[in-house]
Amino acid sequence: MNQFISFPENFVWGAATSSHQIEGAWNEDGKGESIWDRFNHTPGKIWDGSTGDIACDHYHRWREDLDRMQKLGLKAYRFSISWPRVLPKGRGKVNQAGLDFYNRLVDGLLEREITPFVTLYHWDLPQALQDKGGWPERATAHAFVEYADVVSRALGDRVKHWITHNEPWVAAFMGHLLGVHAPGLQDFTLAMRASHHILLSHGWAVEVLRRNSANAQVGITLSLQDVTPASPSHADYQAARHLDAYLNRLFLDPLYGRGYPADMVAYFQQEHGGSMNFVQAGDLEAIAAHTDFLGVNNYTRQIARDARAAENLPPTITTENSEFTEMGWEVCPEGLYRLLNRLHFDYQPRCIYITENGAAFPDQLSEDGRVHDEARLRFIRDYLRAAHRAIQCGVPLAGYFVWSLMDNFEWAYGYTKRFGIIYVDFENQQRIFKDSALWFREVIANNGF
Ligand code: IFM
Repeated sequence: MNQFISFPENFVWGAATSSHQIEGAWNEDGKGESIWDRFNHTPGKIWDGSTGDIACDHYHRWREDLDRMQKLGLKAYRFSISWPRVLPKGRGKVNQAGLDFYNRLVDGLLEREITPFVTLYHWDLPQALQDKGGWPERATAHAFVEYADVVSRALGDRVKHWITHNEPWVAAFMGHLLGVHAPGLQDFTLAMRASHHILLSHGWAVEVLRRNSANAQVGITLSLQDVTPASPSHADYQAARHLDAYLNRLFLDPLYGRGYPADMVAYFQQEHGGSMNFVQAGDLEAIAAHTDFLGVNNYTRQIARDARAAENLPPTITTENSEFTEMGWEVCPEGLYRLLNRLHFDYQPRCIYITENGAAFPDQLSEDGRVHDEARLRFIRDYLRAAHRAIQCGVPLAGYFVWSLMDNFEWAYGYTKRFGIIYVDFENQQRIFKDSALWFREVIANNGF
């Protein structure tokens, strides 16, 4: 018989989005250009040739979107602020129309008893700051603090949950090393510099957010993954340690006061001829600023195999019954369970929120007008089971935000990957609750399943 899984009292049930992925209105009401506007207006960068110019048109449809959130019974909504909507040139003159949009959004959420979780940076850097060098430059960290000050002065009386950055690894490495995200650069040193300045700006902003927003909870969201060696061999173990340093410890260690991991620094210096000379006195103390929670974005896990041992073998192995999402990511709820326990025991964050979890599958609009997204429903259910097991082990998990509230602009994949629990028809902007949304509504109502 299936057992009822009950979550702790006051568990925060939410959904997440980000500005560039849903808002559209890319140049309306005084908004400045972002690096993602520039990137997706550059031919060849986005799979389907699309842009975020209209996206879900949420900038104009926010009221009806809030009504849908209310219908789902969401307790919280995680969204991000578009920096160039508020400060078109990145610093200096404030665009009041931009701030007013977020003022209305926050008020609309509170009227519907939905708690706003605000992310300050979800990758849409003002292009004007990129023109001056972007995140590889220390000045961008200073600009971020000014931006954090402007936003938290305006919203800090009502917003009490702040996330400084979303997934610094993605912003730094996919944008500055792999080149598949804006600003599309390919240089290891630039990626390391970007990574440091993002973390530094986080540390500096924590204090500003606390000052402007009394009794607020402040944290950062990381993309984190469980990493397993492909075999018990020493070589595969070393490969797993390296991948863990690159994806996880490069961010976790400095945030939790341990400085940069020595193995990652050695790799940067020896393999890339790099220098950590961008780290100045006091930076590591600033990065380790006390936070109230850690935001965890988790979708899959990694299996690491030593490249030399892997000759004639596939680069990654999978377990026998592995299922993959449309992103090619292995479905592995056990990986979330292991990750949460590891974070709890290795770093002891006061509190953890899963700020993103979900899956892209090729949804079909059925003849009955519904979207029967059985695979997504199972995905969320199984990951929630894993999260629940982690809570039983003592992990201080306080909430779960599904990615995403609705189908949206999936970065370099354009509109080809659907992550939403709400289906969006991008021809006419019609929204339809998928079966996963209807199921999630029940989970929220029952605080479990
Ligand atoms: O869509 C993204 C989101 O912006 C950041 N985390 C991962 C999601 C799925 O790729």
